[in-house]
Amino acid sequence: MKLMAANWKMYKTRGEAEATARDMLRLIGPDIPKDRQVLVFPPFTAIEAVAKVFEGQAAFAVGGQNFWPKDEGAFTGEVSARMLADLGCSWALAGHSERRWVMGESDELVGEKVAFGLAAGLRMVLCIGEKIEERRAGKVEEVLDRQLEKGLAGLSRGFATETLAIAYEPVWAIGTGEVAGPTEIAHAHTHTREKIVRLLGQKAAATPILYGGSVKPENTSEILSLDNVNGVLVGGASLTGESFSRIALA
Ligand code: G2H
Repeated sequence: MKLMAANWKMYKTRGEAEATARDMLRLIGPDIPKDRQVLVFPPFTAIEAVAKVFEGQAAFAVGGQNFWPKDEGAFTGEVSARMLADLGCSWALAGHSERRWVMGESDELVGEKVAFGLAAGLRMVLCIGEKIEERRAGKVEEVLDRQLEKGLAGLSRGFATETLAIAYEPVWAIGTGEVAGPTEIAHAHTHTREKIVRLLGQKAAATPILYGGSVKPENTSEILSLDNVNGVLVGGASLTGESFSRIALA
């Protein structure tokens, strides 16, 4: 199964999101290969509108970009995993680099979110990736190992395979137009695969590992052909149905 994920970040009002979702359904819907699933992560305010468009469409699912890892309580400005599910989300992201580096989320908090989201019945995409200075210092594997160990700390070897995905997103390639090269991507994905199998057991051999960072219609096929790349997580190029449909069908 390949996961073709659109992360809309803080873009689109409800009306804009609904229109883009309709475009995606029209352009991708009839032709999507059976082994592909489209995941769309709208901003909170547009989740319900997008979920309605995709209702009854098995190949399309909606997710939340974030939540706070508690059932409910005095957490001003936050939403819970249950609230996301209530709007129609079956997935959520944790550990996106913008949450880590703009909002200051720690590896530990990311791990709490992954465990909490799974316990709440959501499927989780754990995002990992190194910064440019970490890559220059030869620390890619060390950073990925730490983010995976802490991010998956709440999972047991008995985890349900279909509930987890990992997204490798080198921070220096996000929204910059700079794509990691095939060797760099394949190396990071293969390292991630080996590490998650060590942490979670043989079941993790089937966990999808997505690549994210300046994915475009023009580079998707090559990226998808690399070892241990099982999908993509797309920001900028997922904002129009025209562009994302070429990615989803690449
Ligand atoms: C990485 C990616 C989507 P972009 O953040 O998660 O964004 O495709 O714009 O680099």
